[in-house]
Amino acid sequence: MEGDADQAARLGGEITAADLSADSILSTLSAAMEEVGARYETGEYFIPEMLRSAAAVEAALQVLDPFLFERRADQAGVVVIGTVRGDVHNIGKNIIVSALRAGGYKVYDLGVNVSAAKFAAKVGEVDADLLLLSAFTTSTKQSLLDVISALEAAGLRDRVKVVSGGAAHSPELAREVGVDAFAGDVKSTLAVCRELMGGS
Ligand code: B12
Repeated sequence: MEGDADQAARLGGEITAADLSADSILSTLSAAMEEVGARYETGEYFIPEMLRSAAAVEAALQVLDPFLFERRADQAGVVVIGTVRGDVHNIGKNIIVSALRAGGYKVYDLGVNVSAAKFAAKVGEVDADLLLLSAFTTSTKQSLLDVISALEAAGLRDRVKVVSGGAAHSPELAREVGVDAFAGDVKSTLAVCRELMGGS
């Protein structure tokens, strides 16, 4: 919660020297950013503070990513992830990407404002086991439905498990749009993915 991107990168370097689990490092980063988001919503922070915090999270992730990746087990599965069309939120998604890479997944991150056709094409191209859809605004319901339709049209719906998550998203919305599972944070995302991959 304190400092800037340079300090975050330095701290990332120090953390790599400590014997902490990837889950706990990423959950801590995530909790700090969620607190920033909450303060922004109550008017205590403004856009500059929030964007500076997002830059700090990015800087920390850049330092931590290779270190977390080194700890990976054998490949856990192939994941395609992105924020759905009409939505540009990516801070939480980027944390999830790092957590999945640290968990041994091969991750294809398509970025933000991704069309249904692009999701379906990538799933087919890389033969993904899991498709993770990030959706932050409730107005993205149609985009989620479009992705499911595009998978069906491409004959891929039975070959890939779909998980959704993100602020303002809920298990109810996930059920309504027909994804296989919802996850609300780093820990539950890893648990849900493991379960869908047939692990315990
Ligand atoms: C930061 C922020 C922004 C930034 C985004 C910067 C960026 N690069 O991402 C900016 C200022 C650009 C922005 C813009 C807008 N925003 Co905004 N934003 C937020 C805010 C304050 C914080 C989000 C955040 O980063 N949190 C920190 C991260 C770490 O937490 P997280 O996102 O929840 O992620 C965790 C979990 O959700 C989960 N997760 C995340 N992604 C995924 C994906 C998968 C697949 C899974 C399984 C799990 C998962 O794991 C993460 C780690 O624990 C939230 C409010 C809030 N408190 O959440 C509003 C919020 C999401 N925004 C909102 C809105 C409305 C908008 C705008 C439409 C505002 C406007 N009127 O212009 C625009 C949208 C533009 C667009 N087309 O997308 C609303 C959505 C409400 C709704 N019901 O639709 C919210 C909830 C604020 C509110 N209460 O009104 N926003």
